[in-house]
Amino acid sequence: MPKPVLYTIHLSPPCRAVELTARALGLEFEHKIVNLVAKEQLKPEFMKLNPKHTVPVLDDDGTIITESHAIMIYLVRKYGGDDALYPSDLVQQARVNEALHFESGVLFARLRFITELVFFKRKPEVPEDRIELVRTAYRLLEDSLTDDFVAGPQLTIADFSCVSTVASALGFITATAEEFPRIHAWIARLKQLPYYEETNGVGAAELGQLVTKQLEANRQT
Ligand SMILES: N[C@@H](CCC(=O)N[C@@H](CS)C(=O)NCC(=O)O)C(=O)O
Repeated sequence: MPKPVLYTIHLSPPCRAVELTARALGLEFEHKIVNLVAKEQLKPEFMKLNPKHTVPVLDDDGTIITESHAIMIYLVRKYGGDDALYPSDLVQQARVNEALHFESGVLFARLRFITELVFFKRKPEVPEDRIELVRTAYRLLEDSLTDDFVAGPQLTIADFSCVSTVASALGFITATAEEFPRIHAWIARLKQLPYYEETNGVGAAELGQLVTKQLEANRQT
């Protein structure tokens, strides 16, 4: 059986969420890097795989799956030795789904409304109200973090999803530990995973730096 192929780029939070899931499962991918700055996602061969032209995309022996949340669930169900990362129990699974939808609809959406302005529209400034929306999202997450992890006392794919975006946003929209103690404690918990830094920490920090650098470049033009 060939390795599953992941179309990916390490700067992308949803790609890193899928990579964290794979590391937790001990699963290896064949990587196909999609350079978004060079607009490789708009090439006809990629558009054929994913007409929404986003990464990540999984090709598992000809089965194509788009959307990081769907990919993570698929990987756990197909390759997980158990259901710990995506519980079969109805209520526990609903908690994970809640957090996955929160990531998709609130956390990532608000981050993307900023990165799109910076990288694709080349705006010199990010309007304050967009930054404020990210801070509000931090607050919503802070208030929901009543357990060690986002969907309860156990680590799940919802943590991988949320931390991929939050760690990226924190690179350029800061939030102190005094203001958001639960978020900081949760990230510290995730940093204890032996594969966290390599799989998420590095790319998240790089994205933060790149946003700042791109804003400076946008101001020069
Ligand atoms: N909800 C999607 C979001 C994917 C997404 O927006 N990916 C961005 C990179 S972070 C992308 O591929 N952007 C390129 C484009 O929209 O053309 C997921 O979770 O997979």
